[in-house]
Amino acid sequence: MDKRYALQEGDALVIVDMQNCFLPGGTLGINGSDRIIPPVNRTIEAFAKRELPIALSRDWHPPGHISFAEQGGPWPVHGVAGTVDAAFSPELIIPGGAVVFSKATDRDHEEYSAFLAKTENGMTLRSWLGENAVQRIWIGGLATDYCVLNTALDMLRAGYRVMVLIDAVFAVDVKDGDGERAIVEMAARGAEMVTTGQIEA
Ligand code: VGL
Ligand code: ZN
Repeated sequence: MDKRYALQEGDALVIVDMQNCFLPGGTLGINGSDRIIPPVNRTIEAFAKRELPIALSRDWHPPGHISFAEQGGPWPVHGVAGTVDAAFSPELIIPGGAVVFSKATDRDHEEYSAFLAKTENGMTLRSWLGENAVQRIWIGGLATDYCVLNTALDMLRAGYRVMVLIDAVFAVDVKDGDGERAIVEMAARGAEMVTTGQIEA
């Protein structure tokens, strides 16, 4: 029997970049990534039911962002702020209390980690975690080998306990095995690998 986890005070959920651009049909659409939507939604509902803090990050690029191929970057144009492509998936359940953090908003900087992503009012995810007295962060979303990886590593460096929801993340896998290597790296740095089904309903 897998260990079960009861959610409690000090837990927060961080869902990374569940945007149209990274889902099938998007500008950087990852084949199969939509399979994480149901486990992500179930986990959001479990946190919302207990009134535990929920953060959603989004890749929120200006036109001409440095990461775009047209600027010599590695990615097609994607996640341009305000476009439908950058919007959260219409299938994602977004509770009223969820807080949205935008990242990679500066044309000349790439920002895979959501740790310093900001709300419209300029609050960072880092400060929000502190203000909510968070101790244990449950993380899911896209993509395992980029934004989930870099966000989790920053959280681990900051001393948080990080629980990676392995059935609620999905990799780009530009190179075969990138996603697996990202999981190994997060685990090596102290992240715990759990499935959403291990959370007590
Ligand atoms: C991401 C590639 C480019 C991500 C963002 O959210 O993982 N990946 N921009
Ligand atoms: Zn991006």
